Amino acid sequence: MPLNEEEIKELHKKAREIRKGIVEITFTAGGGHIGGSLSQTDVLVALYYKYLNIDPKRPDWEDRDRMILSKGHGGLGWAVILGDKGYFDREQLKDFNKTGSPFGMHLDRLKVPGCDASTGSLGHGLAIGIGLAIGAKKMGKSWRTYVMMGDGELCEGSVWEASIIAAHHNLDNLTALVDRNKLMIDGPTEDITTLEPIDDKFKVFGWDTIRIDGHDFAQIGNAIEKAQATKGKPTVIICDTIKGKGVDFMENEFRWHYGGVDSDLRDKALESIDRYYSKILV
Ligand SMILES: Cc1ncc(C[n+]2csc(CCOP(=O)(O)OP(=O)(O)O)c2C)c(N)n1
Repeated sequence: MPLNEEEIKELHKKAREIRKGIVEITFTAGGGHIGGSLSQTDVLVALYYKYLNIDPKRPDWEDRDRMILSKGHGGLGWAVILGDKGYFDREQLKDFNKTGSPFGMHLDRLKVPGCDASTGSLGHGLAIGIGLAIGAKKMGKSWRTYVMMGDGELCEGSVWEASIIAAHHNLDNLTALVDRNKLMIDGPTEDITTLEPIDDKFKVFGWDTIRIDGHDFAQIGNAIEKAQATKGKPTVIICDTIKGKGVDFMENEFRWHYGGVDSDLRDKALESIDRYYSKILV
């Protein structure tokens, strides 16, 4: 069922909170991968607050949906969501990436409840997700596996090897999501290695493909529901997003792939987020 207006409003409110949390941790941690954490936020918020079948009180529940953040450097943004969902005490995030904290810049599945796979070295999450999806089929389990990748990550050959395998095994219980913010660590993806047409590439590899605005909850919801209903093949949802989304001076600036904010810049970033949502949440 398509998301209704009220649900969309609630998701926007949650995304505002998460974006502010990302800014706060970037401040307290002394820096972080803020640009890509902000671009991935709306898609992850839709998954965590609407679609994933999970129980934060039982992170090891066998029948839970699996979620892998293959773009592991987005761990800062992911941790804010996991903390908000109640996987752990979110006060712990004040020590994010500090010595002794369970939270490194890339989340570790042995230290962070809710993290199904340790990532950070790009290009591996899809293959891990395929293993989980094949495992579910073999065991007759109905849980689904979701894997979010960065677009720069698609430069890794292992992504395409994995894509062939996913289609070969008809993994309709696997959904890949690409955070298509068009920037990677040091510039626009298309200047570094041409990726487009991404949809056609996955299609010829045997996937069902959907392309959406990754900041539009109605489109995100429809795409996830279509992927859930598709039989016989895996689905990839290519989510067109904006790196730094919500903080005007960070948007579309690859220099904000990783950065720090002092208290002045933090306040400016928080004000910008409020301005952004004042237009959406009228
Ligand atoms: C195998 C590997 N090579 C290089 C890196 C360093 N690295 C970290 S983030 C990044 C850019 C990733 O770009 P993208 O996937 O588009 O991420 P996003 O823009 O969503 O943050 C790179 C090259 C890495 N983490 N792993």
